[in-house]
Amino acid sequence: MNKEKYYITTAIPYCSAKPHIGNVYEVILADAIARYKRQKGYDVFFLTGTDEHGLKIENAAKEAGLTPQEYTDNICEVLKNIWNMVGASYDKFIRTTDDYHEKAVADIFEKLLLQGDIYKGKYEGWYCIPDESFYTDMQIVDGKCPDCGRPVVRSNEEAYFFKLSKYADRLIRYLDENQDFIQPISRKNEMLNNFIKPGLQDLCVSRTSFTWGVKVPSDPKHVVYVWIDALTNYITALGYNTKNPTELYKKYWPCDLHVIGKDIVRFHTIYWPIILMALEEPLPKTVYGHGWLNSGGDKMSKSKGNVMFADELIKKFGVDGVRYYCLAEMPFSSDGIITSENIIAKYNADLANNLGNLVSRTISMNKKYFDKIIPEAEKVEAEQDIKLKIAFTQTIEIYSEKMDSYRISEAIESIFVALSCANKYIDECSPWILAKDKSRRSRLGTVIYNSLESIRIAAVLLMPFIPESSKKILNLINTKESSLEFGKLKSGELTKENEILFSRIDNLIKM
Ligand code: ME8
Repeated sequence: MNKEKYYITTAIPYCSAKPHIGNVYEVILADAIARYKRQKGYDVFFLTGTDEHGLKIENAAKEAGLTPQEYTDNICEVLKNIWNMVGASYDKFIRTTDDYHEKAVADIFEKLLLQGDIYKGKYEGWYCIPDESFYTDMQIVDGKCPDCGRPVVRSNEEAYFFKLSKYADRLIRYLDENQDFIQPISRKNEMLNNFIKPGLQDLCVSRTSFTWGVKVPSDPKHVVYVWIDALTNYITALGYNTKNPTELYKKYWPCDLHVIGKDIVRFHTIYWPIILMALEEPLPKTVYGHGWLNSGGDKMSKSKGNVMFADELIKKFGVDGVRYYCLAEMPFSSDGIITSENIIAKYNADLANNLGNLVSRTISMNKKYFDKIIPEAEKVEAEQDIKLKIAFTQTIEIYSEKMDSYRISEAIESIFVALSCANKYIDECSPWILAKDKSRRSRLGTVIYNSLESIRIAAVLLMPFIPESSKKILNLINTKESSLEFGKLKSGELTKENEILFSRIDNLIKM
């Protein structure tokens, strides 16, 4: 049977410094979705990579006394290590300095030039060198860049422009006809009202202020604007070229989900669709602009000294501790907060007390009362058994609906509701009392079986978020069964020796 395909990408971070936990959150988020889709039987292609050209990187390399290529080679290695450390299960890693990518970008530029979507003009206005952005007289604020507040310089030079306005009506129609294209919907309204409806200016798509980038083949003193270079990674990674796209491209494009941060929604929902329209290629199905993970209440920045790094957090909380916090804490449409105190609180409450405790007490009781042999459940169900099963059925429904609409933290929350019910089930059924009465042996078996089955289903549901721990749980109950149907755990098998999955963390750990 042919599996349905699912193509998912992250933004490609600038290769200018070690990625912080905010950048890493994005790859964890995309990874959780990719794992979920694989579990559902999709043929998933998960792409990530690095954005390596541009003035900022050229300057960072100069400061480090390295060539830009040496510099990006180093940072890319650091980034890949972190991606691997958090368990990112990507299928391909693209670097914008990869030769096939550079070649395809040059071809795309020439094609658009030849067909008249890109034209050579003159730029007269203001240029912010650090941001590599142009502004009109109306846009600058007190002679400074409206984005970063740094001084701008007068610019009057030849440059290439993309006729965005030609495609504006088509873009508006596409947004109207595809309500799911921009998620969350609030970001769609922002794009329409602030950028598209007021009128799209032609976009300057070449630079002469630096050389570290893809040169325009027919006019090599110009370098292709970094965003054209960066956005096209999503198709060049699959082997797109203007003449003869590969089978991989034909199979996976259009993209099902671009996972990106809120600050670059404009590039992905205006410039990117328009580039694709000009190339006569289909548009991505959904662009999800997630919120930012802020350090305390503040944006993470080197100057504030509040930048947090995934590798340091993993040393303290383990990979699943970090993945869990990021995914469970980030709301669907607004920003999230990360502090070490919050991680500890969430870790202790959910992972140690709720999940860890349920697993540990269930495995221990199965050893104590049944010598590790998974008991059978009686056919007749008590009221408590029915309540427990209803809780899991409801959780599975909510979970699927939330996962399919990318509301990850809400999906996770629904699992923990079921886990709390399972802990309550054990308390109410009190196996330690049943164990004292020989005539209740069969009831005791039912309670233990249902508890083991609860942790099995929870582990299957948690697999996309905390894969290492979920695998450990399934291993403890000696099963690979991934069905979400209650009652699929095989009786008669042996559970393993107990293992502490998440021990409580004292608040003494300092960041
Ligand atoms: O924008 N929390 O790269 P980048 C969550 N190269 N996400 C955050 C974040 C935070 N605190 N800070 C940044 C670029 N991000 C371009 C992308 S794609 C064709 C080119 C997200 O290194 C940010 O929103 O500045 C973006 O999605 C990603 O990290 C890389 O950011």
